[in-house]
Amino acid sequence: MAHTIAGFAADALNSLSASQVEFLQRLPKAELHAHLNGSIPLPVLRELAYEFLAENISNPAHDVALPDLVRTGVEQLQRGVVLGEIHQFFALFPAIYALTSTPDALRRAAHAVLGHFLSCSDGYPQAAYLELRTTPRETPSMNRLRYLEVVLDEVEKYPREQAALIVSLDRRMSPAVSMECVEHAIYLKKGGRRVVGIDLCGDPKAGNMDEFAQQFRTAKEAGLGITLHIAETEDCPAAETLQLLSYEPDRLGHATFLDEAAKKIVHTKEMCIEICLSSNLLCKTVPTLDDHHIRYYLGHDHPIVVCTDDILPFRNSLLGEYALLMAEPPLGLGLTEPEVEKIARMGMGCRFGQ
Ligand code: 6MZ
Repeated sequence: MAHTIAGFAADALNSLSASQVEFLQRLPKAELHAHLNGSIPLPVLRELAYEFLAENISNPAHDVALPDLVRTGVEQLQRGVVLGEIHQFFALFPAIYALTSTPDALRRAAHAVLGHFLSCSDGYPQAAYLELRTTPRETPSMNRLRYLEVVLDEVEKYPREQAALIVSLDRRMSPAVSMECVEHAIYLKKGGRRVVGIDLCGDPKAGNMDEFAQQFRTAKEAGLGITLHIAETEDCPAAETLQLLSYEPDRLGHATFLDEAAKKIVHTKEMCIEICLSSNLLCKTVPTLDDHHIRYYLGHDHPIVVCTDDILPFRNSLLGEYALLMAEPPLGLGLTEPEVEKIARMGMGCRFGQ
């Protein structure tokens, strides 16, 4: 079936009856896998781009290539991103990053993302609880600690039961930078700030995973939850997957291509799988919903949580992801209300910040 970029989740949602949609809206859902810079609502991104271009075009001292990069990137996001394969996905971020490089722009982006998930539309919030994740960046006007403080200031405007922050390490980071990020996370947590975990993300082809062992050990010892993007693409080496599992994560992002040895560890340790249906379909790591590994985990009664990943490029929503569980095949998995309710409950049970 051909889908537009917004297709999978929107088609599933449109196929449900009003009472089914209300059932999903009422369900307390946890969003545990949402990347800040991938979740900025499009109108806010457009506003940031407009201001950025006005400022940079009139300022010849600034990098001349950046306005073009931003214009092209934002146009692409507006038109709707169509990916041939997942590695093209990561090329979207330099343009977005240019727009969230000052404390004020970052604050506005974080405010909008939190508002999208947590404030009520049609009487219900998208999520009852959000663990937002982001990769601290050093820019000309912020160091990495300041980056985290700006985001935390917005997260902490919501009650503890509603919002918390996960600090992401990008696979491309040098050991010194990733350790610096972990140290900031620990420092902030010790100071009572709402950092609950550490994530590993970024292009699955990048980086050397040997270099992250000490970082995750240190984070774990400090009581932070650990979640790792793992085996997201078919070419992720099995040895790397086993190595990442040896860091004893609590949760796993995607976990699409686990072999039997990896699955055994994941089951024994009951590691929660963060499932991002639209993301996997649109990045083409999974050909159809029917082939999706969610079926395997549901069949094994293994803990999962259903999440959006990046609503900006994927044009999905948490409600839409839940609609994919409930819509009749081939639009969805055709699960019953009690089955979907059980999944939502499992997701709430996988929070770091409990
Ligand atoms: C791996 C992903 C991702 O951290 O700058 N990111 N990493 N797999 C994915 N699946 C599609 N989606 C997003 O948010 C953007 C960053 O999140 C990671 C990428 O490293 C991206 O640069 P933050 O807020």
